[in-house]
Amino acid sequence: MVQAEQTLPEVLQAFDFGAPVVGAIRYGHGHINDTFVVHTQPEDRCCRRFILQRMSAAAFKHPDQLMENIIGITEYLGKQILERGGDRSREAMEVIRPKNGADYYTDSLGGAWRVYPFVEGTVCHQAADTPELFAASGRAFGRFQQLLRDYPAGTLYETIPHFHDTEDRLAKFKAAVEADKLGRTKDCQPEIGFVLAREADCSAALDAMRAGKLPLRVTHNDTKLNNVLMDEKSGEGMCIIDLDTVMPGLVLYDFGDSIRFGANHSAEDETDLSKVNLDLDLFAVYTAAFLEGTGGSLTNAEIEYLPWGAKLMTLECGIRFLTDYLVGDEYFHISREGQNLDRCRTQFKLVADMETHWKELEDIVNQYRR
Ligand code: ADP
Ligand code: GN1
Ligand code: MG
Repeated sequence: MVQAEQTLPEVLQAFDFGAPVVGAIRYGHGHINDTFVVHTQPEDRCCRRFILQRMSAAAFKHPDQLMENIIGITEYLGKQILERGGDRSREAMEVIRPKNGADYYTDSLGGAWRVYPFVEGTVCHQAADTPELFAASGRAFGRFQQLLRDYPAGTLYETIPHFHDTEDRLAKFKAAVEADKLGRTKDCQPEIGFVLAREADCSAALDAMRAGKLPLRVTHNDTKLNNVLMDEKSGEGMCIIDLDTVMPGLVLYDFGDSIRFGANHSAEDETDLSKVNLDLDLFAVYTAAFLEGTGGSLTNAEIEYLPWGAKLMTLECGIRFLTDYLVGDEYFHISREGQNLDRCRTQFKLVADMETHWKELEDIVNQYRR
């Protein structure tokens, strides 16, 4: 993979930032794209910042389709927010086109780059340090779901085919185990066994969808806490970011991925598994807040399946980390050897916790059924 820094000077020239660029440095904790913050120095005010991203070529095969989705969604959200009297520049992302007028810039080595204004006065959290913070993220993701309720889903490209198709993730995992191209299966026999014992679970949501029980909606599909920017003063969810995977999906995906990442007090790659525990209070807090954000629009069946969302998104993510470990860390950025295996282990610990507390999870969500 070509280092993003290699073409950075060329890319900075390709966009009009409205003032001289004084620097661009790596930014954030995303696992997928190469993200930079660009500092500019306007004459009449202090620094203005932008987010510059090289879209991951491993994840996104069609940056043109990806950007068409994002432009459609950000413009639609912008209108919705203005109609509700909101602040468009802080509550919705906005794409800044390159000087050549295209939706994004392709550098001389084929890398695809985009620019967004930096949403100032916000904080991006890596962990739900307080229940209030987690609740605010739940309201924001629920509201996002609500705002996109009438978005023409048929116009969206599938930016990553089979993204939350857990059956497909399982099949890819089995193929990676079978190939064992780096001889790594010997290091993770318990984890492989953990997945194989849960083969039937991988079909739970898809079966319900195929049976017509769960509707497809426009979903975000990557609702980690660090994909919502919180207002630094009020602490409320201000702007939902990382729109790369907005596609038709099940509501339980958005609920579940937030629980996976936020309803515990450890890092995703924590190596001391005694620190990795599902926090039932945080689960309850998020459930209430997410449903509040959706404005009561979910069906009883969708609510009933929320615990499955938590378990499936966590199991699936663990399967994805493990598969990536087995094939040589091609997809998720790593900063140390074995990081994807460590990430997988935290996910499976959380899945096991969810299974232990399954009845409590069901009781919590059942409070919200009509
Ligand atoms: P990835 O897909 O790699 O996770 P993200 O789009 O989530 O990439 O961006 C990575 C990080 O950059 C975010 O977690 C957030 O900290 C920061 N970020 C992204 N967009 C903005 C923005 N418009 N304003 C401020 N910070 C942003
Ligand atoms: C990735 O892009 P980021 O870092 O917000 C991944 C998610 C995983 C998550 C695990 C496009 O999210 O699906 O759940 O890592 N995004 C993509 O932390 O694959
Ligand atoms: Mg992200």
